[in-house]
Amino acid sequence: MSFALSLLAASTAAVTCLGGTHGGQAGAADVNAVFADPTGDVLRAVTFAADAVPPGARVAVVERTGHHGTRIHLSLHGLQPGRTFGAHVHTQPCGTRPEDSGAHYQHVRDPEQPSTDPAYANPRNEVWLDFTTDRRGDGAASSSVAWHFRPGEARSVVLHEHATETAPGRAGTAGARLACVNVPFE
Ligand SMILES: [Cu+2]
Repeated sequence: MSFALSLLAASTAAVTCLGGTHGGQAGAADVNAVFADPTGDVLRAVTFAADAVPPGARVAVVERTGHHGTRIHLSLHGLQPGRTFGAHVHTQPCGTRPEDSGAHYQHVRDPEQPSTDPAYANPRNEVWLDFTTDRRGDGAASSSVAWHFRPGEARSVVLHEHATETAPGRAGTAGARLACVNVPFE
């Protein structure tokens, strides 16, 4: 199955599970996936750090779009308990290497990349979804932004080692990339 087709299948399955609760907001993404080692040929969600994001842990991403902008909800089940993770929307699909997911999606793109200037690397110009897991290893976050993704330019959500930094020269960084889930944002 091709990469694009597997994403389509994932989206369709999620819609079916929810029993058509989209409320007419066509085009927004719904993904439910299970993290796996980066070895299979169909990559939906990969983990590069089995201690923090064990294979078999689950992730869901819901995107809703409207006149006001875009709302993204991220939820996780079965991760390392009591840990804070950074999380962001990235520009490229997940791959077998952590760096495959590319840079952070930015509404107004910083001419200087990698972007660590707080004028661009901030939660109003990017999508930040940091969360802390509870005692069972579950966690969730949502973010609302006043804009829509450019089609095809936002492709994944990446989980990072620690909370996202905000200081000049470090803004948007959150340590190593621990895991990634493919999301076909619209
Ligand atoms: Cu990131």
